[in-house]
Amino acid sequence: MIKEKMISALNEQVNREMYSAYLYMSMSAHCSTIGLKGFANWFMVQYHEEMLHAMKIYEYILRQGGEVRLQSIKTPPYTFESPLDMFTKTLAHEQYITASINELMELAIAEKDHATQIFLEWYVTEQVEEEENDNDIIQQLKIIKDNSHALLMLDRELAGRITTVPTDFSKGIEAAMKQSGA
Ligand code: OFO
Repeated sequence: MIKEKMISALNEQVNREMYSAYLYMSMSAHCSTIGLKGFANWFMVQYHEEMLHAMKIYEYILRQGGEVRLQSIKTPPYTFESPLDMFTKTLAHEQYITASINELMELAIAEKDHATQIFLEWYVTEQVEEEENDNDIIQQLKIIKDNSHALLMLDRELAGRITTVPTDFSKGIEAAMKQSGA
């Protein structure tokens, strides 16, 4: 049986993941405004990923007989200096999320909550990929510097990113993941 302490910590994580979605939605809007539609696409795909992260925890809480307690989502920034600024902030945010996942895992271990440990393993793996993706793009942006031609080429590449996670959660996350093959 899952303990209240764990349910409460998982609810906080739902809020962090929802904020992540909100942050990347804001970055996507900013990219559209400055004419970088490929970057806008990349961040909107990331928005969908974050909604999945939040909804997986939401469903896990319910499956464990816990109460989902949604909290207000803080306002994300909406102006940024440059694509490099956005990805530097994205990486810093993901490192913060990784630390929060690690804290959840430590709590699950301390509480001898094996089910939650197994559940959280997916997030531990996911965070490695998230940080790697951001690091790769940061390196490319550092090479590009002020070369607008190269920046537009990267924008074209990022336009090709597609959403591979489910976006309709009405039948539950597990069903949606099976259906989308995610
Ligand atoms: Fe970007 O991994 Fe969730 O927040």
